[in-house]
Amino acid sequence: MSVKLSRRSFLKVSGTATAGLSVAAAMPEKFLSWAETGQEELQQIPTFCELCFWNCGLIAKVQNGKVVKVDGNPLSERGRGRLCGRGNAALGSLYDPDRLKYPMINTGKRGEPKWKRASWDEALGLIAQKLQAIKEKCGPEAVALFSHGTGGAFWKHLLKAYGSGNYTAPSFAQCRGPRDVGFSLTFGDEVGSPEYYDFSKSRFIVLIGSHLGENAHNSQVQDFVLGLDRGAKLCVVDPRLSNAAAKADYWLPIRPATDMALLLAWINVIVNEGLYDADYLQSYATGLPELKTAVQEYTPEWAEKETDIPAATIYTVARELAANKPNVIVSGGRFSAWYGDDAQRSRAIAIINALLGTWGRPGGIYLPAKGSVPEYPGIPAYPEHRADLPTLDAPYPFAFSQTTTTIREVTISEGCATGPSASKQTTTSIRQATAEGAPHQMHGWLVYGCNLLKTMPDRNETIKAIQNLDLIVAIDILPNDIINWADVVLPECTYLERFDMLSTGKFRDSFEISIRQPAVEPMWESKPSWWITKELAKIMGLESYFPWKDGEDYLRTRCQTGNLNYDELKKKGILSLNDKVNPYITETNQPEFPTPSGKIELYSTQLAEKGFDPVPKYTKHPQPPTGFLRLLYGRSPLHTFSRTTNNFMLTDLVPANSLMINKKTALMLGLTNGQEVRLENQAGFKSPGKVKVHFSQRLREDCVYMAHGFGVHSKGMTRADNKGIGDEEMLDKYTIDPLMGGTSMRSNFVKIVKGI
Ligand SMILES: Nc1nc2c(c(=O)[nH]1)N[C@H]1C(S)=C(S)[C@@H](COP(=O)(O)OP(=O)(O)OC[C@H]3O[C@@H](n4cnc5c(=O)[nH]c(N)nc54)[C@H](O)[C@@H]3O)O[C@H]1N2
Ligand SMILES: Nc1nc2c(c(=O)[nH]1)N[C@H]1C(S)=C(S)[C@@H](COP(=O)(O)OP(=O)(O)OC[C@H]3O[C@@H](n4cnc5c(=O)[nH]c(N)nc54)[C@H](O)[C@@H]3O)O[C@H]1N2
Ligand code: SF4
Ligand SMILES: [Mo]
Repeated sequence: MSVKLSRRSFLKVSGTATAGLSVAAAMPEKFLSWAETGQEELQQIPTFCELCFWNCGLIAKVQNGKVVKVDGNPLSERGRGRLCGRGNAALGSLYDPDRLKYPMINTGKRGEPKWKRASWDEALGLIAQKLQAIKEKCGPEAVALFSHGTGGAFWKHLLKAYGSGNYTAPSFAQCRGPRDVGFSLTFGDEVGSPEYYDFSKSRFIVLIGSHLGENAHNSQVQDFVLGLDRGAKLCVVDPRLSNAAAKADYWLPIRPATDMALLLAWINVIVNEGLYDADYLQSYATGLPELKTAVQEYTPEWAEKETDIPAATIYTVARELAANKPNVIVSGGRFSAWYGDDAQRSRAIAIINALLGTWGRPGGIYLPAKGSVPEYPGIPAYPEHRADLPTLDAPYPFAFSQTTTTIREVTISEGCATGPSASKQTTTSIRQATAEGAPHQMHGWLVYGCNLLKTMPDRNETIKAIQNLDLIVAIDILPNDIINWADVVLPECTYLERFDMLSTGKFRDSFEISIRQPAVEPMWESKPSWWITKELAKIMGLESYFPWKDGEDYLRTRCQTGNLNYDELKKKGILSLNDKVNPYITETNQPEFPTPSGKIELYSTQLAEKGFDPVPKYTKHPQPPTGFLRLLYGRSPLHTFSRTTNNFMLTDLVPANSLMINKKTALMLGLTNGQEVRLENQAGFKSPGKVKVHFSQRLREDCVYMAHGFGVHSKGMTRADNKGIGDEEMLDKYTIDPLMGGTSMRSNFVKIVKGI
């Protein structure tokens, strides 16, 4: 199966971020008219968005103490004066009546909470007392932090000051970790966030399982659209005709889980036909002969059988791609935790980029601007960690941080790592260590901005771990699923009400610093993280680590230390520095590849030394058993996971997810379009929620598709509770990437259950 599509104007077509922009651009009109009739002069406060992690600069329009509208900040490279549909719905987040309003202590059971409203003193006092008790019993390393979002940096600082280095995030092992590790093993560096993809100058773009446009990272979508508008060719590899695929020159509806076969076949064609950039490889890469030998078995004819993509198409795309080198991108996407061999799949993508010489070339992967902001001066050194403790990430030698599932696993294990036996485990796996009876157990979790029940695989394991804890604290803005499992809930104020950590971005033409500052006072008793962590530190005797007077003093001092004009930053929202910009390789601008060889490693000695495949190999992954369909999922352009599924401006537009199904399959199953169904997974688990079936020609017959983030189960989320189904609810089995601990999140097989 393969389809060649004609080009249509991308800009005119709906369903992408541009659609989000137009929908949302109409939305705030009513707020504007309030503004026009208001008494007070409109104030304009520059800050940045937190409705996803792109952190676009925005200007909050404030009148009579209320935010009445938000607009994109034209100075922000992340948005260039625009906000996506979600960003425009800021008021739906700020003025959500369901928000967490006061600190709360659970006097009932975990999972069946009975909430007692608490003062900040009481809530923080209780947390400090429990953290102290854990430290005395098992050492500070028995406390872990899960965090996602800008304010998490203050929590990480607190955790390190307390004495633990065990911080983690689903955005590593359940998101972009495999991509970052795969690229780092090859180039010695990541593609960054925001990614260094130079889409606007590309001549050929390949997207593999990445649906830009529905994935609405603002300026990235703008660059992508610009590139296409300037004539870039597009190939989209996706079992579903995503909105990007609908504009592609080549849509390759691949059999899910076989992408590695396609990538290896492309490498095979490029090396066998000598289509690579020979001078570039000569200067910067090692391992071409070994690569060539290793991929001989992976011919396009072989790959056709695995992938369902005709060998002829595989040849054509490889040749056309190579003809446009080096101004091409084979995108590593972002969400890459798919099938458990994802760091290797990402390495195969990195290798193709290397062969075509894209790193450091226009329209490829640019060399990012350099820059940094110094840390706050005079902070004491963090306490030393005990040398005799087992290294939690030892089983995954290429992990950049602890992984969520490792932390969970050691939380479930019994006992503390004390005494001489603990030192034996430095190189053994956590499971082995547990079996030997001297694990390094976790007793406390701090959960900042992570909805772990929906974002880690295997909800039951997460619950088992939570039940084993002495303390679990959730720092959130909404009563999301995770709140119901917390002992203490701390209400953070929203991004429009707080000073926060600086956000920095390394772009092609600038190093950018963005400030978050309050547009309005925090509502109810919610507080910013800089305040919560400082107060907690005071009670715990760690105040020397938090010498700043307040959030603004923290930011001002860091800027002053780096000779950056804080007043200008505050006024404009953005400082854009372009003194260290040099995006492309020239004779005088040579790239550095911080791998062990100092070169791009087509053959990885690091991997070979640790017993892994030095060149990626193909592994067959399970396909749906008879009677089951593969559940594909992705992003709704108008939602960010479960962060926005309660936002009243967005639920008006997209209240729940639906189940896209191929019409032929649907008719065979006797379904009618729009019918409500449940899903059942291989373990016989039936979804508590329902979805409407949506007939479509836009995906393979062996798959169904829905957007992630729905299927929230929390009564306090009045608009999101029990709306739709969460893909994570349907995940039965998953495997772990042996290189870096990423989990396979795309192994969901489901049956459709009618009649309920
Ligand atoms: N099955 C499955 N699993 C996935 C994914 C998937 O598609 N399917 N996606 C993966 C990906 S790509 C990622 S990045 C991760 C994300 O995983 P997480 O990091 O766990 O998820 P988020 O949705 O970012 O976090 C949501 C929580 O942050 C809270 N929140 C929102 N704003 C704020 C704020 O300003 N302050 C505080 N303190 N809290 C706030 C929300 O109310 C919510 O409880 O999940 C991964 N896991
Ligand atoms: N609107 C919006 N934008 C977002 C986010 C959001 O929540 N909402 N989240 C942001 C975050 S944190 C991330 S990580 C990114 C994620 O965005 P992307 O990196 O673009 O990844 P996904 O959303 O996982 O991509 C889903 C696509 O992969 C396809 N797919 C599924 N299985 C396979 C397969 O086996 N092979 C291939 N080739 N394709 C497959 C699906 O059909 C779907 O079209 O989006 C970011 N942007
Ligand atoms: S891409 Fe949209 S949601 Fe994300 S930060 Fe930008 S405006 Fe906000
Ligand atoms: Mo992500």
